[in-house]
Amino acid sequence: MAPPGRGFISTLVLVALLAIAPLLTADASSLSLTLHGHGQDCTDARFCFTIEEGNLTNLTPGTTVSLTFENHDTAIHNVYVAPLDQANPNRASTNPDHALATTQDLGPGQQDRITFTAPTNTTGLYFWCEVSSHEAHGMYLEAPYDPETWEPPEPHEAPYPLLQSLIKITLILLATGETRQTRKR
Ligand SMILES: [Cu+2]
Repeated sequence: MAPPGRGFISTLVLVALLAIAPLLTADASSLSLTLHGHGQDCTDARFCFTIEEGNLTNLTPGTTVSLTFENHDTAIHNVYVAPLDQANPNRASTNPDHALATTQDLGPGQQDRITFTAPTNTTGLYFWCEVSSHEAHGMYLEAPYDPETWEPPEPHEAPYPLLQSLIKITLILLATGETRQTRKR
């Protein structure tokens, strides 16, 4: 992972191919949402946002995320964010009721800030444009939590086998001790 620049505006490629989605955390100092094909950046400013403030570096659950998006396009767009597992599997028509935060509808050159807590019960964040069918055309971003700083909780294993062994040993020791005491009398 390349160390991301902090506090500076740069353009991050919006990666939308599922196979390369994990690369998003590699350089997340800014974010572009692009409709122009996954893996491309926002150089022509169409159907994409840039993050003017904030970043997705070291994205971990439970932290406060604050991002300012700017629409560089001539069309209206917005940004919705939801838990990654709430994204529509087809990456189209994700239910806006799942949104943790939303920007206003942003016209050309407009900015808006969203602030939210990264949820703990999911694997990452999902950003999308809720205008028309923009999401279905690729205007979305998957931002999985950085696996280096966070791991999903392991399934709980019942400690019963160990506990039972301990109880057994204790009972045996007690019984042995009692037997000795009985013999002494
Ligand atoms: Cu849009």
